[in-house]
Amino acid sequence: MATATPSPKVNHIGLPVLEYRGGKSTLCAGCGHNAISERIIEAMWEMGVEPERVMKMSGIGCSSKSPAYFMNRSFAFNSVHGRMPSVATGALLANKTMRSIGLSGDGDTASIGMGQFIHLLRRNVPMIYIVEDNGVYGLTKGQFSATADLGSRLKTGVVNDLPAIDTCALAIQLGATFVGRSFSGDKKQLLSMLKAAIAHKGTVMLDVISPCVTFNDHEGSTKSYKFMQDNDEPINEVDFVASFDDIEVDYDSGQVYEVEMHDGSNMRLRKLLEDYDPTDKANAVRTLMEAHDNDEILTGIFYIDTEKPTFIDLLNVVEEPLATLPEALTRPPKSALDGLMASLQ
Ligand SMILES: Cc1ncc(C[n+]2csc(CCOP(=O)(O)OP(=O)(O)O)c2C)c(N)n1
Ligand code: SF4
Ligand SMILES: [Mg+2]
Repeated sequence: MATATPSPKVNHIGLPVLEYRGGKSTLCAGCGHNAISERIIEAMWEMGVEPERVMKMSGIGCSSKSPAYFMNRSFAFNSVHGRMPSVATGALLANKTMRSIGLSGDGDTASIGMGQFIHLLRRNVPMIYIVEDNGVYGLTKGQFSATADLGSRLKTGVVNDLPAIDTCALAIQLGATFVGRSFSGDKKQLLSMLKAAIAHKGTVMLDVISPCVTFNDHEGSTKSYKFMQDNDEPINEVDFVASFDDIEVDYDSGQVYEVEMHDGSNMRLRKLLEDYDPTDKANAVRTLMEAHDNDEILTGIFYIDTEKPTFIDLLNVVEEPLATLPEALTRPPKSALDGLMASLQ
């Protein structure tokens, strides 16, 4: 007698994880970017985000191809190299009911896209912006990017003689309201950070060290699996309890920084670095600068501000998305135009 196939586990909006999957990856096997796509699928599924309410934005690079590998049911826009922030800002202004997740690379963000990136941060555009950081331009065969550490070496032996840009320190200073760093190989930390990111309202900037196995995973690289396994120093442990979960967690409050998220979820940052306060902006930047000087790669949530208004709040945009406003409400009536003309006579 045939046995019935068990029905797949569903999330709180009734969807199985399969509905959050994307196309088959064409990236190299073992590329860190693939692991990040997997965590995005899990986080979006566990948080019960409606796929059709998501827009996946990207620029150009192996990292920017990633949106093709998760959430097939969502919308996507693969923009020009380094120009994703302006396209994402425009799309969100046109439809503020959508959620936006941007996938970028260290080249896409910190080299050609820097001008756009800093204005996204400054505006606190409500989106999750991920830098899949491998220290090289993977797609164009492994040249150093602007996040490559001073003194690190390419496979060919070429040494990087320029200092790295720390996208996290920059993001904190310029106005992003949720800033952290993780490692594609740390499943638990990255998943918790992504779930908390989904619950945040404002710019989330996550720098995820994501080794390029083809061009930057050798000795002498500071973005390799081995280097990260040996040098990753988490400053806090992220415990995330979603608003729809009914979980009581016992903890020693002296050791935990508790953050009430916009959607009613709760994020608890278990302190690993003594007395680290993630709401102290100046200290967050200083901590990152000092870590650089000591060749430490800090991970965790460095900074959070749940109060600052987003760009959409500031613009006082009408309730109904501009994209779906009927023509009668977008075009001034003839009487308004007549009045304007009369005022100019
Ligand atoms: C305007 C423009 N300039 C240069 C390029 C060439 N180009 C394509 S991808 C890339 C860098 C990609 O590096 P990164 O953003 O770090 O992504 P990765 O491939 O490492 O994931 C460059 C320079 C381009 N496509 N368009
Ligand atoms: S070249 Fe590097 S970044 Fe690109 S897919 Fe391969 S491993 Fe990933
Ligand atoms: Mg890169």
